[in-house]
Amino acid sequence: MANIYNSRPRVLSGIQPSGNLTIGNYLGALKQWVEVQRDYDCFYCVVDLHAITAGQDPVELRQKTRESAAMYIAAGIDPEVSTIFVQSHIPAHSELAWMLTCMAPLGWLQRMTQFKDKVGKQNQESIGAGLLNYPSLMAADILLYHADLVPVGDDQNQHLEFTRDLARRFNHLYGETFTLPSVMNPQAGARIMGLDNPTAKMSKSETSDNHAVFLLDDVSRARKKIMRAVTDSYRDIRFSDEPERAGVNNLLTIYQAIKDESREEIEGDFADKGYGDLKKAVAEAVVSTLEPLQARYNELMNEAGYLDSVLKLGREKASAVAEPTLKLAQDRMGFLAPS
Ligand code: ATP
Ligand code: LTN
Repeated sequence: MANIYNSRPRVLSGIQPSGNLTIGNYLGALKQWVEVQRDYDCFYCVVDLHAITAGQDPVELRQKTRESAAMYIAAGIDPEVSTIFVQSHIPAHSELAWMLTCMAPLGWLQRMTQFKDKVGKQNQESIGAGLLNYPSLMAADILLYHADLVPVGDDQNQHLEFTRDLARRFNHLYGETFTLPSVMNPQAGARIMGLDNPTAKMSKSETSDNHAVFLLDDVSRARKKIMRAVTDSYRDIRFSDEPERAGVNNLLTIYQAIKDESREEIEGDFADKGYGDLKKAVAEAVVSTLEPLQARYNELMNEAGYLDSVLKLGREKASAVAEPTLKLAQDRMGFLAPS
């Protein structure tokens, strides 16, 4: 599957350092990142330039950027195997994003569901234009590395389609330049829903108390949140697309994503059980994921200098790939090379 630019098939993905990571981020993205890292040449980015599209506190952004990188490692990304880097450390992301923004039809950008959802919550007059151009920056992230695969939750599938369309457009106008990436969603856990409202995607920026389990939640708090999750008045435990069963379906999905078991096996295990048993089992599965991750995270945050050295190396490795791609795209678009 290797493309013409890379000797090994390549993976790229990123998470915004816009809050505390949730089990949705873990099951939809991070867990897959870990699983593919030995089979592909992987680049994992902390997308801080994306995080400012929603507004940020400078002190907090810097802190969350380090914390996110530490969380990638704590979740199992091995910096000796994969490249971990900060998006804003590689100026090529901003440069290519501008070039792509100028080619991205406004109609495509305005049709993005994430844009419509985020704008819907705010006053149109005051929102930043970065929210509209967000997908062009994401396309730049992916295309700079000639990524073959992009492991994400399914809320990002439309952005991946946009990236492919834009790459196709560029290649058509200026000659074969970019590799068309494919989306990679996990089999289970591509969309974890809020525990308090199973019709809305679990999100790190949603602030209601019982919405999300955060990866750094104290385990007793995580347990409580799951025990309080919204369910329904049925009794049987089975996977279902019916809206009124969304809460139980979500708990089963979390369980399935962690345990890597089939739906049939899981339904069999819970055949004679009640919702209380299901919640306890999900809580134990979640806690068994959080405990080792938190222990490693705390070690990393106390290991002075280690994280900085990982990000420095990541920056070098990412730059070595991104710079030549940027140069090629600039040349194709007609920019005069500096002498
Ligand atoms: P925000 O609330 O700040 O917009 P978010 O929680 O939606 O953030 P992102 O940074 O947008 O998180 O997403 C990072 C990765 O996590 C993406 O691959 C995204 O698809 C995935 N992801 C986010 N939330 C979920 C979820 N509830 N279920 C599955 N995957 C998710
Ligand atoms: N838009 C993504 C984050 C993101 C990303 C990327 C994901 C930015 N650049 C490149 C994959 C590849 C989101 O999850 N909100």
